Amino acid sequence: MVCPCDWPEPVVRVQSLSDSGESIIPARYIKPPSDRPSLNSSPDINIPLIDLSGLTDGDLSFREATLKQISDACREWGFFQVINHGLRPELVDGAREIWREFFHESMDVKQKYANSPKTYEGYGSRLGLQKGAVLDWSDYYFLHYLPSSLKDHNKWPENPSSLREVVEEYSKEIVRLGNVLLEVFSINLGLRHDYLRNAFGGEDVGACLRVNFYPKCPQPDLTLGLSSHSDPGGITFLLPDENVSGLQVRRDQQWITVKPVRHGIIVNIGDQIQVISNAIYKSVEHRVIVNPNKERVSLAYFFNPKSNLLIHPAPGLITRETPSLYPTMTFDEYRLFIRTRGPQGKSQVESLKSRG
Ligand SMILES: O=C(O)CCC(=O)C(=O)O
Repeated sequence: MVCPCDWPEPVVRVQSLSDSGESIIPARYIKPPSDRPSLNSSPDINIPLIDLSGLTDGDLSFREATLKQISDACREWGFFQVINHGLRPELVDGAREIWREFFHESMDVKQKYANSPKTYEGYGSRLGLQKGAVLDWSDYYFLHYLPSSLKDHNKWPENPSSLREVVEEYSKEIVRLGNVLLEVFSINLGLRHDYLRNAFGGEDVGACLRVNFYPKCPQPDLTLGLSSHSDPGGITFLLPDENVSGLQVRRDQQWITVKPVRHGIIVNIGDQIQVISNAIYKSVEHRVIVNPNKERVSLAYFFNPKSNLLIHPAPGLITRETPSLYPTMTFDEYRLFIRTRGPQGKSQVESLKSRG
């Protein structure tokens, strides 16, 4: 068994590969043909776009219509994009652009925060420990925000100097939005309005941020910025780079390229919500393609249940016709289950069903 305190091979920064100007990417970034992106086959449809002002506006029929839109999106897509979510436009732009600045610091500055697989916190370039694995074309920065006992204060970049202040304000707003959506999902599922909030641990929820940096890639048809996966946690809030698309969502047998809207935030259902909803809501596979001419920055905020709480399908959703599909386990145990199996290139939560 590999010691999880270090990477199995020397870490190479994808940004350095991109900056080298080579026109050919190294073999270890080349995906097998079945996983390579088909760059121009995405149909002209987008994930649902939902105006969240319907939740606060005071007009009852607007609220009902908004709840319905969210319910349909969670059942049919597992993904939607929200606007009028309550985060100031300057905060949304500021959070993304300050991280872009960080990635444009010199390599010496960034290396001070190099991460290890023990906590993943800091500056990284690979996920997973499998020696010889085919790697993704991206670097990232990973930070724990909640619970605050997990926060490694030494991992906050010192520069840009306002980064921490901006990111803490952004984080607070994401946690607020997470709690709003937990209530909406509970109501839409016919559960008590605070069911999911309690199931997630109330004040003790987990929240962590992965900032993804996808450098320009000379051969985008051969690789991926992030391989296909579903998110293991509760809800993900993704702030995309609004000028560069890249996120693709699996729908039936096709990959839909998401077209980001200005100041919008993309929401997706994670595996834990699929479990609690007993598969009424879907945790859907997604991946990222890269671009030959443009870099891309995205902020993925993972809003998760407290790690040692038992997670299981809500008893109110279990009937004779819809028996429980999943076994009870904590989020910690689930993460271990995933890490032991390694990335499977597909939704991992489906493989729990047989144990339900
Ligand atoms: O960069 C993106 O658009 C998606 C990122 C993502 O799926 C992730 O960080 O898990």
